[in-house]
Amino acid sequence: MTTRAKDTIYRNNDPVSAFVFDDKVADVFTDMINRSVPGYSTIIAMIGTLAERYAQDDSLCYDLGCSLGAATLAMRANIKAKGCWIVAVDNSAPMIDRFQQVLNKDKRSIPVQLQCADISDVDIGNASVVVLNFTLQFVAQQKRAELIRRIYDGLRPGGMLILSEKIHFEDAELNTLFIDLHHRFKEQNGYSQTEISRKRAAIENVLVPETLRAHESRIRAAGFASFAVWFQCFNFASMVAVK
Ligand code: GEK
Repeated sequence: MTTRAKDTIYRNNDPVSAFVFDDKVADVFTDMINRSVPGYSTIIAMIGTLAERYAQDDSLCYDLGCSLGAATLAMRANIKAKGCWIVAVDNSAPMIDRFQQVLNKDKRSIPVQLQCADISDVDIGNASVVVLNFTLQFVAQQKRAELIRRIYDGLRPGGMLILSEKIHFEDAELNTLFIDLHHRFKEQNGYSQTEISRKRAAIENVLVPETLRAHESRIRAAGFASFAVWFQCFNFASMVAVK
């Protein structure tokens, strides 16, 4: 299992620089994401359940922006289809290195291929499940439509895209409400107001959220026949789309 060192990155008073997935973040990532993303553990568990249902025999399941591999491990534990491989990709070497160490100890049999690469450059083909769990939000906005189109093209008929994202609301009142509720959630999980505002400054322009409407129209434009939001808590949502 992944270690769970405590995230204290924004406790100091150093000048805030743009957020990067470096060694310091990778060391505390499990704690950071669990205390920062409402519903994260539920979403990970459901990715396992959805993969159990949608993984097809002799196909590939992709975890794009895998970090320490939580979604990959959930899929690996649940997929029953025969002859499946999981391809897990991240462009942060510190994440891939740590995930490799976790994998070395994971005894399950589904093969996992780890790639340290930009997901915009990865070939996607013969796929039955593609997971983008809080990753698309870090991809340059002008590259998002092409990536979703390539995922659609690489999926087999009946294959599923699972897309989880931080979201933005057109309604200013609700947008402010959900940002405030998210910050309250982080406070309840032990982050101070200073830590919350320093992280917010670091992540601005690095994580660019969009509306659910923007996600749905991009997904439908790529050709997906079915789309739904299956989970939402405040300004965090998880969507499914089936080819
Ligand atoms: C989880 N899915 O635990 N190419 C490859 N990787 C990227 C790119 C890119 N262009 N941009 C960002 N990343 C995980 C959590 S975290 C979400 C995903 C978060 C990677 C980045 O290095 C990081 O590991 C991950 O996407 C985003 O289910 O930190 O909020």
